Amino acid sequence: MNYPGDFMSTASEYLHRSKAYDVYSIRADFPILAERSNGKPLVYLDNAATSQKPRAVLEAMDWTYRHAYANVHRGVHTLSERATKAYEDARTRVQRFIGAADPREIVFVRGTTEAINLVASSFGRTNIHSGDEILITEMEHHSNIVPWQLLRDQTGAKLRVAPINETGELVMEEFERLLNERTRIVALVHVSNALGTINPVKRIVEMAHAMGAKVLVDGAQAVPHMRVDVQDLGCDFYAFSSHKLYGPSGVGVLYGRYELLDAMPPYQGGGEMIRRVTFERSDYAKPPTRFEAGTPNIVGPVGLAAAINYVEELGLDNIAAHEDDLLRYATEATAELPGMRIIGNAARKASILSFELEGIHPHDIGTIVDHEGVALRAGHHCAMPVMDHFKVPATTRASFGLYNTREEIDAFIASLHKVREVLG
Ligand code: 7TS
Repeated sequence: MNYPGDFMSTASEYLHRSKAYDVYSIRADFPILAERSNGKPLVYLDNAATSQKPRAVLEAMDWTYRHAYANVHRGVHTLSERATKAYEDARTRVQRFIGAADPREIVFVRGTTEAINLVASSFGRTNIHSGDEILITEMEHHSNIVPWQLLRDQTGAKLRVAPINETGELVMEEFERLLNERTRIVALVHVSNALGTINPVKRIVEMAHAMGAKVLVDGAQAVPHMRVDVQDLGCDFYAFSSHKLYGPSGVGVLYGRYELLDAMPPYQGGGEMIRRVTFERSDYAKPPTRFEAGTPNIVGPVGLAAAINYVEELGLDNIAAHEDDLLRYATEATAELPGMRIIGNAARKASILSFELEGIHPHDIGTIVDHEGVALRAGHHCAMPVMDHFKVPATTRASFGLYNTREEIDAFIASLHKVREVLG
């Protein structure tokens, strides 16, 4: 029997394929893509919300539950050792994936939301005080707004917001103007989920560091689409979720530079995050354990590691090129639709197409295309300030993943024609 750690490499043996990016054989790796929806072939274009799972992920998790499941870091028995090895190997896998210097810089959390809350709460409470400033941008997801508002309300710090322009790009001059020696942290999204905009994170980190501010990057939408190297970016914290990266839901990653994590107090108290507890006091464990109180998602990280193996075998650059092609194709095709307005036209954009069809509510679009088997997201995408900026209540969003095809975009466009037919 393989140990689960070894299974990481055997999982990738499911991926026999030629070097060329063969989207049709890739699709065969995702069982759910064979489903039908309302009697039509499923066209899944809601990847920014969450992406589907390849067999390698499903099987890695199934294998672990069958052969290596026990609580981690506790038992001396063989199963617990196996489970702990799988969990810790997954941490190392994540470390290498994002180019972190040390596996102890990888904290397993529930997802991007928890990662940001952890930093706002733990780093925030110790380093951000009344009169200090927190700088975010107008294109943030609610999960990178609300935790900072909570901190602002607790500390009396000021929350400042760098604006975006009409193409959906950050206005760099304004960002620079708002950044000052009172700024303690800059928290910004790498790729906007509502607009697709890719932010110049490396430049922003340099500017922020020059002012003595730390930088947290919300990488939820970036990690599935492009190669990310946290040391190259130079950021202090980087957050992402497994479920958008073709891995399981319920697990995500907070990367933090070790010396910062080591100086931070616990986020939650409980089992495993301590060295010694008496009723008078507790001594805390070193990171990352200090931030993983209680029984963690034991099998989630194993699935995430299998997902990382999967995307790395395909090649992040190949995935990015494929998705860029889909975005270009879809942008050109939708331009011909009457009343079409694309929201978010940044020069550097990931595979997200947010739009408005004049006179038709996004929820009606979403419902009608669903009858054609097409899954889109309609709503404010948890980025209400972006909706306010563009003066729309909501948008319809198509988001493309590594397994989508040009034929699916044709089906999506045909379904939009249907919307016009039905609603005029
Ligand atoms: N940040 C960004 C940029 C996101 O797109 C999302 C989720 C989050 C944070 C929160 O991630 P979670 O895994 O903790 O929920 N975005 C979306 C979306 O666009 N549609 O559904 C969820």
